[in-house]
Amino acid sequence: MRRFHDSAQAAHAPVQELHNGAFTAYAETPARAEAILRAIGGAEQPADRGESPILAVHTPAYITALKTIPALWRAAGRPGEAIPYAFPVVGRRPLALSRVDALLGAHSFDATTPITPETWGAAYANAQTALAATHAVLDGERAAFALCRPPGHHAGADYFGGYCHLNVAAIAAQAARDTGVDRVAILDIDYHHGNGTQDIFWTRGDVFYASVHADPATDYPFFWGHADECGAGAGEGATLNLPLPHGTRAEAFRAAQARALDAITRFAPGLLVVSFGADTWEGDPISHFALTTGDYPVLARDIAARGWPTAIVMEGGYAVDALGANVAAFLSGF
Ligand code: Q9C
Ligand code: ZN
Repeated sequence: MRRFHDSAQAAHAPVQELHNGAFTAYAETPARAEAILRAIGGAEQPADRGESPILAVHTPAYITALKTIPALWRAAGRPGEAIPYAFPVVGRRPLALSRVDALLGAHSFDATTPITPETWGAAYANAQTALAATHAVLDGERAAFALCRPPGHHAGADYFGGYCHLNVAAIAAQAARDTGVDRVAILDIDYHHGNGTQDIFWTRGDVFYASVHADPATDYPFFWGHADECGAGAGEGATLNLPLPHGTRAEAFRAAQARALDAITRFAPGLLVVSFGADTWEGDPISHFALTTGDYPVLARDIAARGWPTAIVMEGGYAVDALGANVAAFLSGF
């Protein structure tokens, strides 16, 4: 399988995150990608397809905010990494915001995702990696892997959060649409619900979003991913949420994934994007499912058996010592 990664993605390397009320070491590290790279034996450098495939998903104001926040943060006299702390939840309206804290809050939904001067460049390279795998599949590969990092599925059209800035799965799906694929499906099997991906395609009938994830009643991102969320307008019925409880093991996860695959089969996509997170693994430090390394090839074979051209993008997975083996196991199933 062709696989893609750009070492420029490593430049985004925040020191700390706000976790359960205190600052802790940032869990979403460049070491994650290094571990995966070692386990899969290297990757190709992606081509540079420019900003337009990114702007097909994200708003210009949001991209400008990602680029300019670090300098505004410095200009405000702050050392370290930019972190939001105030959010326009009540009385949201269009405002021409200039204060860096207002920009941060208006373009995020949590305080766990610092922005550094290197974030934009790394996020840009990350998007190119997703696009490279997608175009490999559009050009005839059966499946391709984008070693994305930072992850993407929590990022919306105009917001970051959950370690994510650019929604690489959405950028991949939109690129396939813009290349003439009529219907694209996204299967999200990260431990967490992909709220950003859901929001981006919520009212769209041409991109199906199915997610198997930890129940938002107990888990981040809390406000999205409940079973009754199924899309709206032209997108009604094109979102499928399958929340599962803490302790979920392979049998229940595989059954939920089969439900998602059955729904995608009815949708009949021309291309599948898989948002793959290895934070469903039993030893993940921030998650509570119980999949084993040996379960991943089984899950991958179930997906591959449906026969869709498939671009796989990397999402979460924070047990760095096991991450390479888990990702290699998943890819072996294809
Ligand atoms: N106390 C992905 O896996 N922090 N993002 C949760 C719980 C955010 C995970 C803190 C977790 C985001 C792509
Ligand atoms: Zn996750």
